[in-house]
Amino acid sequence: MRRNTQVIKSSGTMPVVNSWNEWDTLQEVVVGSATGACFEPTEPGNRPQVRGLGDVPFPTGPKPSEAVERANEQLDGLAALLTAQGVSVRRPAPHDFAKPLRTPAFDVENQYCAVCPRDVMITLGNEIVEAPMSRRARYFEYEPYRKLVYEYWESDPRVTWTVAPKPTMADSMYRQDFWEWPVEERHARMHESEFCVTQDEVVFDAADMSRFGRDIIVQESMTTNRAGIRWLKRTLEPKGFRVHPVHFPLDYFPSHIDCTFVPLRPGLILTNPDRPIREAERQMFTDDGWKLVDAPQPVLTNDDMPPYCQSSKWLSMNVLSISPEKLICEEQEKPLQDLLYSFGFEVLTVPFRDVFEYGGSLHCATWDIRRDGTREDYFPSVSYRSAV
Ligand code: ABU
Repeated sequence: MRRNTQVIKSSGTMPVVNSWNEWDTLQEVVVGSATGACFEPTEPGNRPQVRGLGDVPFPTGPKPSEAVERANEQLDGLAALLTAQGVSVRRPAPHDFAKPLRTPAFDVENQYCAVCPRDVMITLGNEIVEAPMSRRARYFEYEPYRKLVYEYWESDPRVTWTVAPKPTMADSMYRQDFWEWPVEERHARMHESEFCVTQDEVVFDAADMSRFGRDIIVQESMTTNRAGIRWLKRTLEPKGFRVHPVHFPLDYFPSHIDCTFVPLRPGLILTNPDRPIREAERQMFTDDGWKLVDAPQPVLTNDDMPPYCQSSKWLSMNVLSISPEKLICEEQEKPLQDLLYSFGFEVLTVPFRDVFEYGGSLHCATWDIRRDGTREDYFPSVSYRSAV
């Protein structure tokens, strides 16, 4: 594959916040925490359902302490593995997720958790961006990371920090009939990219983005709308980024790109065989020599996922790269580990299934602060349509 390097301004040492892609050697990372986690409430942007326990209502309020302890044990295990690999690991501050929220536009009975910093926070080069979020229970989810953000921002003047505009999350921001559509209607409407959030306000979750140097791809989804993508384009293009919307039409409930389209190193992307990228968008990658490789079927089926987990079996492919040669994969996902070995990766494993009910696996549960490397152009052939 072809690529160009554009070295950013630096005064010798690397800025404390520096991460341009998903694969360069990891130096510092935030690992989430289940402390204080609550069940995600039913709200216009989310209809959580219990799996495999019959027609029982989804619980509300704080998660049982045993479930929190089990998840924390696995999150601490990930933190210990990263530390042993020489990566500096930081953790979120405690937050009272059981506290109800009331704003002029909505009430919600409790908040969610700080297990998945990836959903809320993203590092784009030397800039930290806080996402507006798409769900009420996640409105204040940036708070457990603010102390860290201040520390990075105060310690290095090269670090910038941008907070995206908060949407109202009023009833009018959501399309309630979306949840009732039969599967035939979802199939018929799959190219419309209309989900449970309307297009009137800026909405995005950070985990709908994936970073490839100067190019950022953003999935249009249940958690990111077209106004959100326009905001990203207009905010990031003047800083030298190119922002590309991407779509996976067969995913009828899309949310977060990191179980669908996962770059592993320059030239190689792990793809989800159930959710192919729109054909016209695939070309951007193949034209510049990227290979798209389907992940094997996960070890768990959707029916085997933990009862309170709202994510799909494709958490299997939510791997965390710690360098272009080395990554971390869930301990029981042997078929994926074998595929990764066949591509020459060193694969480290940790148990992580007790974290699944908090909405993510290894990539979701982390937010990279600093990786080696600079801004590179991995898509020299791309013909780019700028801000709309
Ligand atoms: N938070 C990532 C979930 C994506 C999925 O369920 O496929």
